Amino acid sequence: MKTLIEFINDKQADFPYASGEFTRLLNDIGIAAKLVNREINKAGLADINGYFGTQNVQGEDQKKLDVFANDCFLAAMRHGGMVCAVASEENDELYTYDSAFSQKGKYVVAMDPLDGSSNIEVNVPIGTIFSIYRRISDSGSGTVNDLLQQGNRQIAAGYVIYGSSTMLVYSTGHGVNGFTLDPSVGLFLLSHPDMTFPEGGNIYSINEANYIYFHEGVKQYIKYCQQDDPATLRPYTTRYIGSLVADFHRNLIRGGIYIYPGTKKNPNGKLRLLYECNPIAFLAEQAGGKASNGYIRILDIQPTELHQRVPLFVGSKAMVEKAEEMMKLYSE
Ligand code: AHM
Ligand code: MG
Repeated sequence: MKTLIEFINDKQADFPYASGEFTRLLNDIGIAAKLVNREINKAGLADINGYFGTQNVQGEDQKKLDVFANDCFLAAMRHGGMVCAVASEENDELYTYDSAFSQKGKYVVAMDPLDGSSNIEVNVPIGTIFSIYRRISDSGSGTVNDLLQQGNRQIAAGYVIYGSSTMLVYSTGHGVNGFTLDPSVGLFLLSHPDMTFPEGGNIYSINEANYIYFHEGVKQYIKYCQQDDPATLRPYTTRYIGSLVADFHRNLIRGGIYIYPGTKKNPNGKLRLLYECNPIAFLAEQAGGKASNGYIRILDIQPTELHQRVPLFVGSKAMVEKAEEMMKLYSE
């Protein structure tokens, strides 16, 4: 079986003038993922569960593993020197590297180092999400503007899912490939080449407890999912883990839609554009799916701030289009 490193190297051979820096960056991300995976596997045992005693910029309590994962990915990218700045869910401000080596780095990264962290204590899958751009600034410390690029300018994106097995799934804009970690040898092996959404799907994933706060279009879409019509596989089935990576990953393999809509209380929903919605949207499109905020393509939204939130509708193309149709039909 092909390892992640072999696969990345083979791809680089397709670009004879490439310097290998981007390859090195992906490799660094893979190494950090293995370290985080090791800690997560010990989570029930060591003194690693629980809160760190601080809050992130969103006012959410940081868990020890959130902080560990953030430190791990930041350190791996510092060591590699290919990245000049990082926007992370766990850092209020843009994180910039001060070494001359990193300041020459061509890339910037947006990441959620540990997504779905409310699921850590209960042994439910969690993930890491990352998004890579070429910097816009010439040199020196990266700037916020380097990160405020539309998602359609991502040169790569991916996630790591720490589930029943640990997988790294990524795309450089030429399809989506998934690698499963073989823990006995510590290598990611190509297990899911060319991942694509199945034609049809019958799973919908949404936190329905917020129903009363939803836009009428979302309510009508949920009703549509629950109607009896065997020809269109309805009524669909609900699956909601509460970890975006895990919900997306399952829907990618089985066919489905994930929605985190805006609500009356939070019109922009919960999920962050830079390090949750954009990378997931990039992967969705690369896998033949679709991602929108209910009206327009996620990847075409111009970001204005690092921790900006947007509603997310992502998954099998036909399902997202149906949900968009309802949003238009019942516009408020
Ligand atoms: P987090 O980054 O603080 O973990 O929050 C993001 C997570 C997503 O993974 C998940 O889909 C969503 O929040 C669940 O939110 P809710 O509990 O409101 O349904
Ligand atoms: Mg998150």
